[in-house]
Amino acid sequence: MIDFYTWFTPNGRKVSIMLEECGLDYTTHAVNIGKDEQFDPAFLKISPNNKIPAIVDRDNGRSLMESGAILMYLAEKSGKFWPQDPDGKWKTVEWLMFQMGGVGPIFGQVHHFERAAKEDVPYGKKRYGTECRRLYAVMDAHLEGKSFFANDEYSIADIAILPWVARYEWQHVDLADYPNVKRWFDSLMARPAVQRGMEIPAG
Ligand SMILES: N[C@@H](CCC(=O)N[C@@H](CS)C(=O)NCC(=O)O)C(=O)O
Repeated sequence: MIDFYTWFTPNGRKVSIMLEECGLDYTTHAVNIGKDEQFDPAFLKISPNNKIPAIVDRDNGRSLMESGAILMYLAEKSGKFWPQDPDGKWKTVEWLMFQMGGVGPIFGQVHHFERAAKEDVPYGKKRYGTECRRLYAVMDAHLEGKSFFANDEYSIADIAILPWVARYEWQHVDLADYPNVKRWFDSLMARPAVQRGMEIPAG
């Protein structure tokens, strides 16, 4: 049984999609980051960087923060979505890290400057919007003739990128401009486990 700490964000949804895809037993704990619940001392023991998502695996008492690490842990625990032959393994890590180091931080800044900033900052919008569209172009070129990011097999790399692309409207991105990304996105969004994962936390 996994205790899963999350909120309504792409980083949280990477993990809820993975839990649903793997069919692992879990209990969701909503951490309202709008009310600073991530600074609760009990939560900081699990997630010392005061961010969701985080998990505690009740089977062994292990706690983990950082969505990329959690995805690798759950893949190893379930034996799913992380091929272990050297080529598949490292291609998956490569595109997972592309998400962790590129898509996540840059799209997150786009969301901030487009929706949350208390003042209009054209420079921030332009800088991160340009980089966001460059990343879409990289993904689109990579997905040409492929169904998935790594070794043409559904993996934690796809699961990591998907909830960020799902907010394309927040990014003022038209997926029709990136047809390979759109094809990939539509096929993954048709998966029942993805649809369930995108609804967590519920309510
Ligand atoms: N690199 C981290 C980023 C996690 C992250 O940025 N979480 C945000 C929500 S998406 C958060 O909890 N923010 C609260 C805060 O910074 O105080 C991961 O991938 O897990």
